[in-house]
Amino acid sequence: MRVDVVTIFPAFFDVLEVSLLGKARGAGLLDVRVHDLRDYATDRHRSVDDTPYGGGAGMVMKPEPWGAALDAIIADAATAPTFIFPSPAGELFSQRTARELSDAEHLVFGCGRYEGIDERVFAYAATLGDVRLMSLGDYVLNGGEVASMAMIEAIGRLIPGVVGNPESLVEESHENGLLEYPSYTKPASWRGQDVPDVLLSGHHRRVAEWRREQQMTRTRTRRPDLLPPSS
Ligand code: 6GU
Repeated sequence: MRVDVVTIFPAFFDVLEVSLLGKARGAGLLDVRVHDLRDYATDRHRSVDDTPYGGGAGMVMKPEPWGAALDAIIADAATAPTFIFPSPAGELFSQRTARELSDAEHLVFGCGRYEGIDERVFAYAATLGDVRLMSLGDYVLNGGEVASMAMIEAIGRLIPGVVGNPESLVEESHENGLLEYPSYTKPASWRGQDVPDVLLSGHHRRVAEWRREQQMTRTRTRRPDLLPPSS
């Protein structure tokens, strides 16, 4: 998968060199290219923002640098990419979205700062590929960088070969619409707390039933919104 990122803070993405996704890059499974939006500014101050038409607080990102950056990315792209603009005003990003996007050939993350990006940039991007405004949840971050990192990690780890054991992708929170069951390892007794007997029993069916119950109870108490209204 090719991933381009457009940002005024390229240093945020240095962390992609390390850990799981760093290995995926090394193995050629993930080709991430980070672009500094200021390289596409046209004035000598390399400005990327201006005051909003209609007034109001804050600054808006100017369309021209965005247009030039997207054109440069498209110029050597093999297929029409999917553009993802992180925004608290976007649709909710979920495990389903991550799965959907994990078989894309080419994703482009456009990281906005200030009060946002001139709206015409989204319409222009839509002439080049699919466009999705994506939110991580109902809270506000300063810009799209941290949100893009979260999405790149959630999507990247679903690319075959990136996570060593594919079974570890199946049993985790949100993959079956429920929260994950609790996990234990040795020792069987630690600081007065014992591992539940059923897990030591070697009885596979009972273990599976217990884990399912734990998933249901946890989901009901912590995230009732994930369950159908009937249950
Ligand atoms: Cl995707 N961007 C920003 N700036 N804030 C957010 C967000 C995204 N998701 C939640 N809050």
